[in-house]
Amino acid sequence: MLLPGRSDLVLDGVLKDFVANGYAKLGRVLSSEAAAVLRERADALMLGEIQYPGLFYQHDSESGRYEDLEFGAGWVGPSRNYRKLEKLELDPLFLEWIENPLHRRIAHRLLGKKVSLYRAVLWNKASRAGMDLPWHQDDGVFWGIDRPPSLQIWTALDDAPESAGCVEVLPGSHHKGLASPLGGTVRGDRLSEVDAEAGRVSLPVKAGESILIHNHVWHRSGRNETAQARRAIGIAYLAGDTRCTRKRRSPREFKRVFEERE
Ligand SMILES: O=C(O)CCC(=O)C(=O)O
Repeated sequence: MLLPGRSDLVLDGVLKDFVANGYAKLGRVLSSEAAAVLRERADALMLGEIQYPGLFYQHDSESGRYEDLEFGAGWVGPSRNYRKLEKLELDPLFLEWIENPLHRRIAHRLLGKKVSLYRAVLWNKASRAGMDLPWHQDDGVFWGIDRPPSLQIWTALDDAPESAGCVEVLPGSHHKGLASPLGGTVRGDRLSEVDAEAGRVSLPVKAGESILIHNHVWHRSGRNETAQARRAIGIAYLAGDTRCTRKRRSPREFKRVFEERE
């Protein structure tokens, strides 16, 4: 699925930027053919043409407002307006992308010899739809793990210009850890304290481009005002010995995706 030569991409500069700023563009890494195949597969999953027990669905709200999302509704029938699908690893095509050799190198450099998967998500904004996803961090009590996660690799399946709701980040905001112990959405008073609006950086990309996103960097995305869907895959990797801390249900076992021989 990778473009020729991309599995050997020189990583030093990218990883330095990632550590300093909380994000870094990898450039174009996914081939056009593979992007087309994954777009088609994403649609087949949203339309229920291919189904996997355990695949997680969350539909966009009727109003297009994040506050009106219905949590827990799951699959609500065939629709191109799902906001996100999780557990993409159940699908062999998406699993191939999750486990590609470039991701393997990056994950080993940042997380160590053993690497697990926390989540693999389809982030979808249908044409002239989707929502303003507020500033947030991807960690906190709901993540239920014994240490802060840090590595996410986000890859565009479609062009994602600003008008399609590309990802925006606040560079360096990951250095202070979680804005609140709950994690997730960053409160308005914290945003005004640092003037997030003024410091934001938009990350428009073409289909096939990837971005490293630190779980703690404040990020958000807008509505898709274009005639084309804006689909992307976001993969959160974990150091292999990360444990699930949830108590009410049996702890999750995180799927091992990469292991370097000792
Ligand atoms: O793709 C998006 O719109 C949101 C991505 C995101 O929030 C994430 O990868 O954590």
